[in-house]
Amino acid sequence: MNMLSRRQVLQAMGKGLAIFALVPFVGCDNESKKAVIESGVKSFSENLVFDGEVITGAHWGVLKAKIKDGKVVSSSNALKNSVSNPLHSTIPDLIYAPTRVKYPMVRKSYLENPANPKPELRGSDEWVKVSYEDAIKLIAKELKATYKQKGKEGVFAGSYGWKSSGNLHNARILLQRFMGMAGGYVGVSGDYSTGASQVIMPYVVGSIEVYEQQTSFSSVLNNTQVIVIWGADPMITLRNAWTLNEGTGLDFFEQLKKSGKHIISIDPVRNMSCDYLGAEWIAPLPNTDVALMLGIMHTMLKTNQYDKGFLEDYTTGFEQFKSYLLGESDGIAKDATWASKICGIPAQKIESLAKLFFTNRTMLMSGWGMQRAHHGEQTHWALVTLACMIGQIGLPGGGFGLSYHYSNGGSPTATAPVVGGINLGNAESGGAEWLMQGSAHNFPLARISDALLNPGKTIQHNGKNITYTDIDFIYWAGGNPLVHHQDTNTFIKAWRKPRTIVVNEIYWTPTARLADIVLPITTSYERNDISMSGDYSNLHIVPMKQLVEKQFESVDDYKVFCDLAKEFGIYDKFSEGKSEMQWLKEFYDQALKQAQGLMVTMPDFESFWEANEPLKFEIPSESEEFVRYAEFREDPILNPLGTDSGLIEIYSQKIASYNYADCPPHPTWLEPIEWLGMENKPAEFALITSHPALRLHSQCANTSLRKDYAIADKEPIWINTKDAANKGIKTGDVVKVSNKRGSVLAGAFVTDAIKQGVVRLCEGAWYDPEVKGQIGSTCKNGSANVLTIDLPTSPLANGNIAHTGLVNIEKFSGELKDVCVFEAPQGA
Ligand SMILES: Nc1nc2c(c(=O)[nH]1)N[C@H]1C(S)=C(S)[C@@H](COP(=O)(O)OP(=O)(O)OC[C@H]3O[C@@H](n4cnc5c(=O)[nH]c(N)nc54)[C@H](O)[C@@H]3O)O[C@H]1N2
Ligand SMILES: Nc1nc2c(c(=O)[nH]1)N[C@H]1C(S)=C(S)[C@@H](COP(=O)(O)OP(=O)(O)OC[C@H]3O[C@@H](n4cnc5c(=O)[nH]c(N)nc54)[C@H](O)[C@@H]3O)O[C@H]1N2
Ligand SMILES: [Mo]
Repeated sequence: MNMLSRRQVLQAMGKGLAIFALVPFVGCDNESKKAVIESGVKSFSENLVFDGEVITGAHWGVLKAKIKDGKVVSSSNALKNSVSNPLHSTIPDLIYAPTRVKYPMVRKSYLENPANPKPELRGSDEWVKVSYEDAIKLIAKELKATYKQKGKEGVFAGSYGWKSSGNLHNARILLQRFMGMAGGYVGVSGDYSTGASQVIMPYVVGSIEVYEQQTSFSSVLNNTQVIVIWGADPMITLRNAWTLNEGTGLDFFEQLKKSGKHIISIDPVRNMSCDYLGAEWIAPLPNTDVALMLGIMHTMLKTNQYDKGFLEDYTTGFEQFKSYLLGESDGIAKDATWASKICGIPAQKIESLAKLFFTNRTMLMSGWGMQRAHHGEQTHWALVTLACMIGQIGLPGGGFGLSYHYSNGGSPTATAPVVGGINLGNAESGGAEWLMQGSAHNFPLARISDALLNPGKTIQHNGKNITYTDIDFIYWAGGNPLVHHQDTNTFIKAWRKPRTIVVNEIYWTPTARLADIVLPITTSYERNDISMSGDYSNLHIVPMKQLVEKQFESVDDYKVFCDLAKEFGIYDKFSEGKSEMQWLKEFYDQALKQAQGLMVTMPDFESFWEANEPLKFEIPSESEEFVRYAEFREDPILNPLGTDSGLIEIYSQKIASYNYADCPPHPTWLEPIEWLGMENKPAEFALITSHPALRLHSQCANTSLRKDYAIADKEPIWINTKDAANKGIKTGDVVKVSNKRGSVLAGAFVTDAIKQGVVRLCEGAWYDPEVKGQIGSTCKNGSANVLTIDLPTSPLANGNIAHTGLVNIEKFSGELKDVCVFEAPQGA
């Protein structure tokens, strides 16, 4: 693990990058295996606490659960933070949810005839309860049949999603470990979060950038004068992290608020952070930030207020970009007046921003929503170019940051060893085979509907071609694609193509409801695990202890794949003969080994586990002062970037060589497929589908927090006061939101905190169609993706464009049917 940073390994583990071959696999040889087995790990306390407090964790925090008479009665933050996080309270609701999948279930038509299972009945068919043993046998039999008929190219296990943050019970990795050893699978590349940015940034700055440590909080607090929160809502998104959230990001923004610094929020929505921080609100039309940035840059050029020295020493390609900016290449000067017409911000304001940014130490903190848009590659490329013209990249508190709003980027990195985690296996154990052979068919994950619907089709991707295979078997564990993917109705059509769909789920999510075989999975509170807090800070190692008995007939993902491995004769390879606690001890001991080299003292595993406390690490002063790109700035020859030129590329020869019309070789304003400024608009309002304040995507939708935000028992939609008045809509009304892709019902929230012409419906509401299983049926609960567009950002990144799209909105006058997606389906 020490060959790569912990963050890189976590990313690879979580987000499917193909780096596991570089990670030495500890403990797979027989000697160490025997040693672990003989070390008596079984003797640790695996007994459950009947009355008391127990430490565990989730994406939303390091948590402490109060247990009474063997039941969890409440949960709260186990750390000390200055800002509270409502998600901390959800544990009891999540364990005892009425939507739990209680037993293994098979769709009736599938059980009757798996060879011809009537996929069109997914979502409307009856469910039949089967024994766990029969379910495992059925999955194994049908997986073998698919391997025989279609080969590994017929099996999809990309399985994207925000499964538990535990390092052992990592549903997606367990699935892929099993599938890799069983016969291979088609996987995916990229993620939904940063689909565009993570592909273009390596061309621009030589790293994926979006998951890199940021210039430290204290560097910002001590040096920055102007903070620009550009398309981000950190007070919401910092409630979660990829590992366990240590809450330091919210603490930082609290300090920023108290600092009295000039904070600007550029967002079509006056979002929670803008209000909380008392920031100045600047509201562009959605998807027009590149035009706004060009207007600012043109002003800087014209007023001669830009850093020529920085451009000369640290960048390449400014000349080509400059000729575009001035309109020499296309006859259109990208001046403030031009930009104003596109983005809707007065030209004077644009000009004043240019001066403000250049004459102050400025940090541009960008979120990711605006790159989840058509031509989303351009947004961060333009932002980096703007930061280059300002010239403060690599200076304390200056430059840009693409992760201040996510997983506590900027929280200084502690001197901490890295806890191990379950991986895909190594070449010897057969796990690498899929990677060497199957990965040729991996596709960018947001192309899933396209891939399922068009086997044999070839698409362009990042300078290469990819040909889709004929997928006939899908296994999903730890994600909710029916809710997370764009254009639900097209997705359901695509989802009907494969013969078999297996889902491991805790709850009857919309995805589980549209599967053939559903296995009941434990919450992370019903098993033991281990993780660290802080994706960037490495602040704690945390025992994620089992709080209560496994509910109903639920089983761990680990057990499911162990049992499937037995059916394939690969159990020893898959499990290495290890129990849950043996794995945890092994992961911990990997950290213990590194601790010596780092001069860090750690207790042995037994003491750590018994202590029932997060183990905290010290932060060295270098981390407190960390400045991203400081070394590059100090000496760009000795410390070049990973780009072809070693410099920041404002023009990319490589991208030029791909000849993609939708991704030109320098930052460029391109009209999105649907936006407010277009001619012949297909609908009236721009839809923004932000991440929700009181959920993690679709997670926690089935908790009592829902009553704090639901309006008329539906997902709230924000609509501007004037727009609402024009439509005769009041707060509390049920509205129908629709376009040519579909329609949903939502609860109106009328407000001045959103730009006119824009509406906001957060992603993650559970899809609940009026007519079950029917394509095109109206969603009664307001799932945003029924309305979004399923097109790629461009052939470069093929990211999703969830924040691009137009909708109509009207007061609903039909007959209202109850939302019923929060009850288990009939017979289950
Ligand atoms: N319109 C629109 N759509 C979007 C976005 C947007 O901005 N707008 N954002 C996109 C982004 S950035 C993302 S990351 C995706 C998120 O998409 P997902 O990650 O798919 O969303 P979650 O709701 O977190 O789904 C995780 C699922 O895993 C299940 N789960 C949790 N723990 C376990 C476990 O231990 N085992 C098993 N088997 N299951 C478990 C949960 O019950 C839940 O159903 O959504 C994307 N979709
Ligand atoms: N509470 C909570 N926290 C989360 C998550 C969650 O679901 N809930 N999800 C986690 C995940 S997986 C991710 S990827 C991150 C997501 O982090 P982000 O991608 O940054 O979050 P979004 O809400 O999609 O977008 C942030 C802001 O961008 C604005 N925006 C949208 N379109 C535009 C535009 O065209 N221009 C400008 N200037 N602004 C625009 C939105 O109004 C919103 O306020 O959050 C993480 N944290
Ligand atoms: Mo994400």
